[in-house]
Amino acid sequence: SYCSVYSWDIFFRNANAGAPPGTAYQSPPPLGTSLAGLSQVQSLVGAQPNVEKLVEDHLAVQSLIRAYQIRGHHVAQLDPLGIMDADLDSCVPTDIITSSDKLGFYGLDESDLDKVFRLPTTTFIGGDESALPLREIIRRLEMAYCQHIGVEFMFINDLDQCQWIRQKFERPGVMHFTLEEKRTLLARMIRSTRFEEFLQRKWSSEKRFGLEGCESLIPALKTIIDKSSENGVESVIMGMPHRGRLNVLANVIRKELEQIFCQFDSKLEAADEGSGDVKYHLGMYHRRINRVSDRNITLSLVANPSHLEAVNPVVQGKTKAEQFYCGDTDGNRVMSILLHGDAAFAGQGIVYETFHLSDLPSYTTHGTVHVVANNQIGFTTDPRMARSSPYPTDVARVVNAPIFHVNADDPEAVMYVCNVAAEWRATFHKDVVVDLVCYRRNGHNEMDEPMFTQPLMYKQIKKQKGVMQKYAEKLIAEGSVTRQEYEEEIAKYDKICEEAYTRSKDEKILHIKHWLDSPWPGFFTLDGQPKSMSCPSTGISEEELSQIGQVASSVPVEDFTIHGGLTRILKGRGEMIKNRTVDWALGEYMAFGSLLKEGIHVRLSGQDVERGTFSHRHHVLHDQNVDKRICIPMNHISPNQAPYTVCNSSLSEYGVLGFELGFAMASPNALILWEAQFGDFHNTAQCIIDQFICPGQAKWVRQNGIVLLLPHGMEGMGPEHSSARPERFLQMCNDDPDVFPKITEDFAVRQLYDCNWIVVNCSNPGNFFHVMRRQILMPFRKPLIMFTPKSLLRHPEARSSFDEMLPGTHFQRLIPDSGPAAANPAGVKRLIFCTGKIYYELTRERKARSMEDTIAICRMEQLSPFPFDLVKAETEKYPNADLVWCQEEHKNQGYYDYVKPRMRTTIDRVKPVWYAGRGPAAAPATGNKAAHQQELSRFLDNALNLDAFKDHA
Ligand SMILES: Cc1ncc(C[n+]2csc(CCOP(=O)(O)OP(=O)(O)O)c2C)c(N)n1
Ligand SMILES: *[C@@H]1O[C@H](CO)[C@@H](O)[C@H](O)[C@H]1NC(C)=O
Ligand SMILES: *[C@@H]1O[C@H](CO)[C@@H](O)[C@H](O)[C@H]1NC(C)=O
Ligand SMILES: *[C@@H]1O[C@H](CO)[C@@H](O)[C@H](O)[C@H]1NC(C)=O
Ligand SMILES: [Mg+2]
Repeated sequence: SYCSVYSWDIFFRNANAGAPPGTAYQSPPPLGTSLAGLSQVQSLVGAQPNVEKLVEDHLAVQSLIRAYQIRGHHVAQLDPLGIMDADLDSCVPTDIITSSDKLGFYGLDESDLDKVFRLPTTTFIGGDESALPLREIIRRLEMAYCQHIGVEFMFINDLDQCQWIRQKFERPGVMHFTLEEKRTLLARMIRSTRFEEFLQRKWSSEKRFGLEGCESLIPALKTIIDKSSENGVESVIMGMPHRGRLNVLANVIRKELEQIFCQFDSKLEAADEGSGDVKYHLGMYHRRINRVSDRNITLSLVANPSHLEAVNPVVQGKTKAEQFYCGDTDGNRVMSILLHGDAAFAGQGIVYETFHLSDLPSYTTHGTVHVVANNQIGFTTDPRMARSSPYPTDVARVVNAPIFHVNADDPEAVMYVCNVAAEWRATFHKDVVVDLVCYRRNGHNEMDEPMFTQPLMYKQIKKQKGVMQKYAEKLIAEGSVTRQEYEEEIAKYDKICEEAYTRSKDEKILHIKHWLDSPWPGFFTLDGQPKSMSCPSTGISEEELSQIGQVASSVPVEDFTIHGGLTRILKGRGEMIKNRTVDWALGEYMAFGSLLKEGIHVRLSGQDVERGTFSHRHHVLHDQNVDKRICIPMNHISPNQAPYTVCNSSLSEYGVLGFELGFAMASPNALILWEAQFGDFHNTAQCIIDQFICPGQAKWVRQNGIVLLLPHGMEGMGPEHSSARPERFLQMCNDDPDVFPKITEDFAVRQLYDCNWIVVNCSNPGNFFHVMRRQILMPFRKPLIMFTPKSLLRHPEARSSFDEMLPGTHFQRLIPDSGPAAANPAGVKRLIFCTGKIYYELTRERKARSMEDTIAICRMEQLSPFPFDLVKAETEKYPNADLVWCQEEHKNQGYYDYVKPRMRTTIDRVKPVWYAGRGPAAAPATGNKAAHQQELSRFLDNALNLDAFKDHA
């Protein structure tokens, strides 16, 4: 053991023992003088005349150790090709010792190398030693921080976490592997490598986005899963991009190889529904025994679109849901792993948005392990053109996630950091990043020529020996495996592939349903069909309505002081309940409350949803006298109810909508709603809408019942807080505008089943109540896009009676006129169709003009699927009326373009469908209040003036 003569320990011991207070240590004296109070040290250590140098040298050694901890990763040998620096900077930090002349930076020189220094408590390089010679200190720091692993962690604010990481990487001998581990690692490298080679041999002209150059990814993932399974994880949910996806399916998730191979056969058609997706996008779910831990584990890979990183929040939401439904409050049983490409991880904002969900109470999944397949290129783009941060992983620093960079050509180093990453997650329940620095042997896909753009890099790559071969040679050389064993292992796996290939030709085995990432056991019949094609009444009993109403209008806990304004609101609710009526907030209460009583979990998430953007909801009460004391009355409805989750989200649409979509994937027995602050803002989540919600079922045969609540309405608030852009949602509906469908008895439900999503704009709270309950009571799941009111929330006429919500009642797809016009339809000159809030303005204006018996106004509450049957009945009822579509939105926006061709089809094009509404415009609304009013009165006049369209006829 190294003795500790020149240690701080002795310095302090002596100082404390003898020196008078204030003299044991003084602020730095002028150079060259000796410290009076230290004379005893001098006399004790005798041989060292210059105590000042002693102190300085110790301080220098401390800084040196710290320099390696902070900046060692900048000099670690991370690039397997040895041509690029992973941090885009070839300079060596001046405080990292690369040669003895750099010791000068610390005021040290070569003669100090053999002196022994006491080690601070913030390092573990000593192992059991408390002091080491400088030479050994530097050597051990080099070993820990500058080999094939670059540890980036010193930005972490928590000391315990830093210490934990330091001891994982600094302790001498930590990187030790048993023979068994090495052989398993080699076997995994063989599978990973030979899988790609097999595909290349069989389908040399097919795109597969192979893993060549990053084969270590497979053992990396398997290590993370093994370790996590040992630590008790039962379910791992993964999201990943194109690169190496087939390999992950085959060798990590262990999808049957024939199921993968048959997809390369373009003649094979899926034997079931759906338009399908390319083979490197499909999801997957598999339950198996983990050989290392001997425990069952469920692995699922979430289906994803090409849009890189878009799947991240979806994976997190699904993970959160699985944790929630199995009571895993700390994430000990369910975890997520996200894979990334280097260019996408740095470039896509959703990565950042998802990181910011990672520590929020209602969104955390208690730590995600991120693995970056950092092949140092994005398609043809060099990292220097792809990011401004040193590493592609710097975004992870915002949540204090440690980042382990590792040279992917060193499988043992990869395995080591993956073990540490899994342990980190199990210990701290926080995110962690493994940056696998590798290369891409081929072009972006197998057809691409990389030499066009990266000639130098690819000259080097052509010379580069594959990692499997390198590792095998290492193990053969050290005697861990024989060449014969290695070759046998290869032959064994090749045979497995060949046999599966034969099976893949055998039969019609391609079923998209085999590729579901979330099966819903018990929800469908055995052949995957809905159990029926009918939907029961969505009404509830009078008692339930009053009981839920009672909860909604009171404070269910004792000694809880609510705000005076809220007291008035609750009192108002109480009066409405007595009157057997509901306003919007109460309609929502009735829907959520009744579903909760039926055991359906309800989760409402979005910006400020707890109170509601328009302060109408108040689902969370705050005690005015006790800080942070809250009460959620919705959780006090009945003792056996399902839990209600309402959560104010972070200010992210893309991230949070993706999250809720993922949450809704986990179980069909939950109503998951995302509310936009204003409908306008949904477009920052456009990718989730376009890539997942709209075509999700068609691409991946995966149903999803998510509800989007999008506040919408032209109320003079200017271009931004007005429109949820109904036209965009309607444009993406898959019902045919030109074909009048066959009207069968189950038409309304079948239509819902066939559509890609439901678009609704309710004009009263009763209907709002029904459509939300229908989401759960219908025998399948469909996304529901709902435009929701702003001013209508408080409109005295926008109320519904209990009578409209009782057993036997149901959602009205279309609400016909029920006034004098309907009583004498032959005398009606005009039939106006409209949707949403404009109905109230139209009826007010019609009344003002005393035209209630000449004009009928009909509300289309469900826009898509289009209520062909009901529109037909209405138009036939008023044979002498002309037809008008009236909307408050601009002509190129709103519903007109969707509704018009469908109405024309319905009436067999016998008459025109006139338009009353705002003219075409670029912006959704004017910013000028007076112009807004003027537009309104002008088009209302058009709508109600029977002569308005005479000129056009
Ligand atoms: C959002 C998005 N933009 C652009 C693309 C087109 N694209 C496909 S792969 C790719 C490069 C990805 O590079 P990287 O993330 O490093 O992954 P790699 O292919 O190198 O594994 C690009 C730009 C895409 N798929 N998604
Ligand atoms: C794994 O699950 C299967 C069935 O799901 C069960 O029969 C088996 O006992 C489980 N094994 C372990 C080790 O838990
Ligand atoms: C309840 O009904 C009465 C009588 O119809 C009416 O005057 C009162 O305004 C109603 N109250 C509410 C809150 O709707
Ligand atoms: C959520 O936002 C509302 C404002 O809409 C606020 O009153 C409430 O305190 C927030 N809740 C939490 C838990 O932050
Ligand atoms: Mg890349």
